[in-house]
Amino acid sequence: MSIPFPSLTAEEAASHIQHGQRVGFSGFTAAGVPKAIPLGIARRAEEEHADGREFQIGVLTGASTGPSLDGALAKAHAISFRTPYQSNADLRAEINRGGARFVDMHLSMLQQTLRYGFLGPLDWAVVEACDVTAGGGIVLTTAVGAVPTYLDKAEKVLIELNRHHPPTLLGMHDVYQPLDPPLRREIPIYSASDRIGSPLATVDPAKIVGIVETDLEDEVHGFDKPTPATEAIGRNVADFLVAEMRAGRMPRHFLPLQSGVGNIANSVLGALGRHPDIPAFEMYTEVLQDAVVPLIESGRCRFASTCSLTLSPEVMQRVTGNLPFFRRRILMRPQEISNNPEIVRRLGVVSMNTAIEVDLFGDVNSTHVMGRQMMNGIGGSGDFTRNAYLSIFSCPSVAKGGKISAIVPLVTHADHSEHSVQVVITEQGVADLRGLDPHERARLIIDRCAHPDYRPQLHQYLELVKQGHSPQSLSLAFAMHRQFDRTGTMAGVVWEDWR
Ligand code: 0RQ
Repeated sequence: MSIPFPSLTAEEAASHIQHGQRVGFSGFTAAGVPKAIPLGIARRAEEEHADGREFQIGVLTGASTGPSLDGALAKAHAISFRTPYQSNADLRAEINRGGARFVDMHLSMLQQTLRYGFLGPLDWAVVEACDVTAGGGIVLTTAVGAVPTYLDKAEKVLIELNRHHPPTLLGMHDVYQPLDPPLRREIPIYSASDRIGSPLATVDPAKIVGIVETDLEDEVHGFDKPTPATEAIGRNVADFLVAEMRAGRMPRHFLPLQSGVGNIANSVLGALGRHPDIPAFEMYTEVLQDAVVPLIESGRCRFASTCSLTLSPEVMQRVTGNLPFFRRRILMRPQEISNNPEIVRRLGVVSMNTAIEVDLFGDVNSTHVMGRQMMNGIGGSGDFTRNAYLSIFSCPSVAKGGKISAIVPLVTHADHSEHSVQVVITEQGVADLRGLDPHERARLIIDRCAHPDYRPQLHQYLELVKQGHSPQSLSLAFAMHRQFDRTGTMAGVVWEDWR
């Protein structure tokens, strides 16, 4: 296949990008992310730094990326600014030491925030594609992310043409951008499988500076083996949804599911797929993980609308090996559509996300360990939680071998408020918070979700602070965290000592 644009090496492409510029990269999670050009930029940064010159760029992506982008650029200290989400250990360290400014954003808002001009001008879009036409039609690979907006807004464009992904991925994407206020209309998606846009992303071909050819698989790694706790969480979620169906609060044909990323989310999906009483379902979600592909093959998942195919290389091969089948059952959309609050609320999505900690009232911290250290970011969890028909948060009741309770008097960072979080699930059980006042919520969360080792001390806390509409003590609310800081465990707090 001949390429209608100048052919570049990764080094040549990287040499176009200057210190201080902002670059929007394709991809969403490690799926669909350019790999060769970012590595070229990282090498360039190292050379510039070795020669005593500054070299840092602003990095915008769809969500997290892989080691060749966030990892390599963070190790090279080449990132000055980063948004909207990350999950790379090196970048996390760089952010937490203050080396890179990180703006943690609801993923559905990224594209319009850029269009509104709140994120400054964009110098470059660097986009992975599996096919490009002379007229600027681009077949994306395993994600759509924020690409349509990056292509529109960037001054110039570099393309990584990745031969690893077949051009026959054409037809798996649905590219659509809403107009901005006051011209915005309803987004015409009325069921998860509705197609509303174009199979191609498009760009003014005059912006394309060049193309780097690659043959690289996505840097998506598999999951940790399920633990007894993650398996129990999965079962609890599945049993809860079946009970909702039996109680007539969930339609018999079910509602579309959204699921977060990570080990817990993968276990939950596996459990839902295996449960004999859960009917075949649809997904309206942002990330399609490995667990969903066998569910689609077996008919347990009828259709999945997503922003990315975050699949390990082995599972991705199963998809590319049977594209006519999967093309009828999977659609990748831009993140402002896959995560769109209007659609999430219209379709009645059941959202299932993971917490770092949950407080006695149902406020959730998804992002900051001990209120300070950024883990990954809020991602799409808020887009779905706030607008879901039913919003569920799950997590193991304890972390770090039991030294940390995930159920705490008050979250140290609030991502999702008690007003948006309806159900909390741990391996211990289910706290259905709908229709409960703060005192009732607190008792239920302790009894159903806290680890038995922490229940007595949390009940003692409630006894001490039972006054007010929302029982709380300004002096004691963080005693468990403060004790952890001092002694390395939250267990055995003597409340009086912390007054
Ligand atoms: O640490 O990696 O050192 O072992 O957090 O925790 O239990 O493996 O769970 O992989 O599902 O991640 C909330 C981080 C959970 C993730 C979070 C430590 C724990 C472990 C990971 P180690 P697990 P998961 C869709 C929606 C926000 C974004 C989101 C997340 C590590 O799900 O980032 O939902 N969510 N996006 O030990 C200290 C605590 C802890 C704790 C857990 N209370 N204190 N450490 N950990 N609880 C995706 C997108 O939007 C793209």
